[in-house]
Amino acid sequence: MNMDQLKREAAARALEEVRDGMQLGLGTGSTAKHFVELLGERVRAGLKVIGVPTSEATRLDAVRCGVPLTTLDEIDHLDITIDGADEIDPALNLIKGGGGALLREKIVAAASDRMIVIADDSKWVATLGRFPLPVEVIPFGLGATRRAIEKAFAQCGVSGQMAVRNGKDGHVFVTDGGHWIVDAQLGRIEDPAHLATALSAIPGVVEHGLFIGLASSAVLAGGEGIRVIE
Ligand code: ABF
Repeated sequence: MNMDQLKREAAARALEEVRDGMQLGLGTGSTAKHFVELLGERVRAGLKVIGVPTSEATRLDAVRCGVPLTTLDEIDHLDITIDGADEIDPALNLIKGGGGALLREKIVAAASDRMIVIADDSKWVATLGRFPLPVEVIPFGLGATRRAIEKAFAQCGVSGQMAVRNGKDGHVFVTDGGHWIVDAQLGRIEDPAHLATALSAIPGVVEHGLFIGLASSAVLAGGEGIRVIE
């Protein structure tokens, strides 16, 4: 099976958790896109669900697949969010944001009773940090914010190069919320919860890609089959 087939397998396994009447958070990225497509097939066959998308890209996919949508202003909670990740550790802490949707992904995950992470098993790591940590920032005062981020890194025993993310067009990448992303190459993050707290305390940081204590389970698809970690 190639990587894309593994992602679809993980998405299909997560779909087994979906019941009639559920309110779902719909993740972003290529794995979450498989989930939206498979969910659309079930909706067309009569399943009644409603979704909140975590990005404009997912909103468009959901509309294309016929998945009815709502917002977190219209409903008071979500039953399950199904989303991908860039890294998953054994405590189910995550790095997310490689696709640039981390802010809405975190708002939606935090409003959900459960978050199921779906991924191919290359995302499973012993320690987070090999994947560059995305930090979503306000462009105003970026120099000061970068210095505060570096200070937070030092306090948490990590360091590494930081760069403002560019889009495919070579211009600075702008998130759905109108912010920028700084990617930090940290290598190893020994204490992700400590770093998450330190980054959240910086005024120019809108959000960061460390998802601590949000995932309830991970569905990992690999050559040997599916593993569900809870
Ligand atoms: C989103 O998409 C992200 O938070 C993560 O960055 C990415 C994972 O993408 P893929 O499923 O394409 O590997 O879930």
